[in-house]
Amino acid sequence: MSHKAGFVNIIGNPNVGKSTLMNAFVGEKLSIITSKAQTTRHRILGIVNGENFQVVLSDTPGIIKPAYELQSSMMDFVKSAFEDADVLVYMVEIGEKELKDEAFFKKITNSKIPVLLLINKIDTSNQDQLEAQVKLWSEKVPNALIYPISALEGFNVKEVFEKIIELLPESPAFYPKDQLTDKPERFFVNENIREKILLNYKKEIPYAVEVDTEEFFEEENIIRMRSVIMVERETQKGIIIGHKGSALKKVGVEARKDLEKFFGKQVHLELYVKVNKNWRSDQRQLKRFGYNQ
Ligand code: GDP
Ligand code: K
Ligand code: MG
Repeated sequence: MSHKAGFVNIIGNPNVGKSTLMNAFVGEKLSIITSKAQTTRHRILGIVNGENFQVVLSDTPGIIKPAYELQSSMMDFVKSAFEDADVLVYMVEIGEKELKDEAFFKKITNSKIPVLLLINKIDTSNQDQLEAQVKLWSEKVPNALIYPISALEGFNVKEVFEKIIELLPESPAFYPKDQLTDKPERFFVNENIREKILLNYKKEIPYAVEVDTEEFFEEENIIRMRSVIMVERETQKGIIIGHKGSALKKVGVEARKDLEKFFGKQVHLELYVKVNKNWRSDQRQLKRFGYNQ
């Protein structure tokens, strides 16, 4: 029996629904999702295995113009997405009219690899709007196959996935068939906590935060974890902790619940906050947190 396998990279502007789609394909919450831009900082692989196929998806940060070192590293993840894909998934959302970064746009229209252009969030639109969008994008990106979808509600998600398999080359699997992702368990702990911070704090606080899980011990019935939330300033530390520790406690409870679902096991999570000045602009520290690989 023939076997297909290959790499599929999902790119697009912030907040169009890239991570939601990847999770829908994988059937697990690998990528954190919030309504804020820059929720996804890394390139995350999600692997979908079938008897005669293996699809290696990669979710990337949204395309932005970098303002500091962390963001440059995030864009390196996006750039590399053009280099090693068998299929490129370019996602836009309903109402979107252009990709602001010209260079990226050229790469998509000149792409030698097949491009699927997904118009997402059609659950929020009507038929006229949708038809206008399909027309617009088929003129802008003539080399693309266009699919209107709703990643959130699962509309057309299966059809897109079947198209992806059709486009993949004949190849043996690249990863063991029981593997779901390339990231270690600690990564999902960090990301989960970061998601709760994105959801619980306003303005710039989430962007000044990095999470590092220092301990991860799996016992028979429980996983014990200790994670540090790093901020850049003392004042941010106070905000994260909140009155008598209430804000931090809320983050801890919410993260623990999600992690118990993710790992399918009871979780004990210890959280603390540390000031670590300028981690966002320090190359060496960024490397430690998994950027600049
Ligand atoms: P990313 O930044 O491109 O990875 O986008 P996310 O996957 O984080 O999603 C950004 C926001 O859009 C979240 O609030 C999602 O719940 C929402 N979203 C994603 N897909 C859909 C969709 O198909 N319909 C609607 N209405 N919202 C969606
Ligand atoms: K987002
Ligand atoms: Mg994302």
